[in-house]
Amino acid sequence: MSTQTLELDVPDISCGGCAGSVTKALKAQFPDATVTVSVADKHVTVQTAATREEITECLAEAGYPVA
Ligand SMILES: [Cu+2]
Repeated sequence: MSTQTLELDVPDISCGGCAGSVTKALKAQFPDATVTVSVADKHVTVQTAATREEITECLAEAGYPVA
């Protein structure tokens, strides 16, 4: 299984708390993922073996839908 880098715009990220929630939600479901959140850019970068669909669904369930 190969790792890919996903670039995701998440408009509902507005502060460090959101960044923490997003990171926690992704790491809970995908422990091997490397998650980088930019609050200023409302952008999430995820290095993961999971698919974009899986990551997008996880973020939506956490309350942070991908644009
Ligand atoms: Cu916030």
